[in-house]
Amino acid sequence: MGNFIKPLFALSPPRILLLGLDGAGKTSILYKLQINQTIQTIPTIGFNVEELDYNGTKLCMWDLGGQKQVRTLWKHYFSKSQALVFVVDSADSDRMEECKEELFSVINDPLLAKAKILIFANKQDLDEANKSREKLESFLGLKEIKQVWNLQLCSAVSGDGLKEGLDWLSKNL
Ligand SMILES: Nc1nc2c(ncn2[C@@H]2O[C@H](COP(=O)(O)OP(=O)(O)OP(=O)(O)O)[C@@H](O)[C@H]2O)c(=O)[nH]1
Ligand SMILES: [Mg+2]
Repeated sequence: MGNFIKPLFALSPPRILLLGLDGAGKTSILYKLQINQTIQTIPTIGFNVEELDYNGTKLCMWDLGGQKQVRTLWKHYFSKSQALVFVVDSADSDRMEECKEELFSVINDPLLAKAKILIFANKQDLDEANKSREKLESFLGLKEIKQVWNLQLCSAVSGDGLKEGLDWLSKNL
């Protein structure tokens, strides 16, 4: 790469991947952060990319569809990603095990060995949401994560916890 082009790439904002099972709330979180609105979403086919300006730090967020048949595409986005935001539906206790399996199949990829991992336990506004950090940590096996990680409870509807998650991320990138 020519010396003229290199600095341009060095300045490009960190790439953050938003992954998680279908319906976890990835797209809702992205647009709550971007335009501070709760939007009506449809299942993501393909991806949404948005650049966020967070306290002067630019972050390039890649929100990929989470349906089972498209999860095999996730790996094509691992390289050049500095962080992973893994979104969990805290109210979907039936799929916690599936969620854990998908989380570990992603973070065990060598391309993400140095990525910072933020787990958003979303939908905390719902009564049936699991609100216990200890239980979520244990159900998802978070203590087994080798990378630097953080668990943040949040709601894409109220916006609670989203800024705290991004604060952690921007400090750790
Ligand atoms: N109550 C509540 N509902 C939420 C929250 N976040 C998302 N939802 C709802 O959950 C559903 C799925 O949200 P999406 O943001 O489309 O989920 P996704 O993870 O992008 O799903 P895929 O694109 O299929 O992978 C929608 O009906 C949202 O309104 C939340 O924090 N609280
Ligand atoms: Mg989506």
